[in-house]
Amino acid sequence: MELWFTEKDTVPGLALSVKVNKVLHREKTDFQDLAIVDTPIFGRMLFLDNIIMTNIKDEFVYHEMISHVALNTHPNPQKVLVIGGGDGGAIREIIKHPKVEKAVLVEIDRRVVETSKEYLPEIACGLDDPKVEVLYEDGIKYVNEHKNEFDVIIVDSTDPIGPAVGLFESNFYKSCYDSLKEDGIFVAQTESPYYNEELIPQIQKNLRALYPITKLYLAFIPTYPGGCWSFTMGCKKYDPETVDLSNWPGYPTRYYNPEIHKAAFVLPNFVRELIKE
Ligand code: AAT
Repeated sequence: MELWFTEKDTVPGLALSVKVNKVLHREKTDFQDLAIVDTPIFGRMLFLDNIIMTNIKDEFVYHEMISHVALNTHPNPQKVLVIGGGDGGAIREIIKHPKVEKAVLVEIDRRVVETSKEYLPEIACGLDDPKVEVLYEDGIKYVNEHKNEFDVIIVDSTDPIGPAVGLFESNFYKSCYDSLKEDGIFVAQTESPYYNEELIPQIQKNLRALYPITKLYLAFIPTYPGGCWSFTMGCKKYDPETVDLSNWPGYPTRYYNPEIHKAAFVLPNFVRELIKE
């Protein structure tokens, strides 16, 4: 008997299926339906509410690109906040950067962290690093209570459904702005430009109202709908496109490098059109 897992209707009318060798863990947490499965193509995969979150094979693309573009745009990213991202992939990347002294992870669902540590150690391996503090609470509440504190804020959130809806709203963006120091950088995963023609321009508009520099960049992630994935950055001072990367410290990465950093901001016309002012 063949077993398949399907992410269905995150884009209405679209399904993404993956063959499963074995379901390793499944539970209903206080927030979502969590599953860890082993697959022939992607290795172990984490699903939340039947939506693909991450997997052993392609996670490096997303986690490197959500972290290193902002970290290498800021000249001194000492204190970094991650909202969501309980699998630990962004944290693993952040602590590679030699200037990072402290990384705070604020994840709403403790079980995502615990099961990732158990089943996805390749991804979760940075979570016990002494530079890392893991807190279990709503990221919205956390940024409301922390002002003028972070150099970089990374929003590694689920799609705008359930507990993550508020992470795509303008009040939250304003709280993040206030949580950043005067030269801080904000970056969020902002879905697929093929399928989110309303959400992406709305996010741009909300961030443009706050930051002098707002930019969208792309990376290629086979397990997210459309494969072409966007990230949106808001910068108070530093421009990620013109930053001098010749002194990049050059820690090990599999996707990110200074050329990719610059190239990720080169957008196809249909994406330019989506975010034009
Ligand atoms: N690193 C890639 C994995 C994720 S998971 C996103 C995490 O955000 C989940 O663990 C979820 O519990 C957490 N989360 C959701 N809402 C909140 C909130 N309000 N505060 C804190 N954490 C939250 C991203 C996958 C992207 C999928 C794209 N299709």
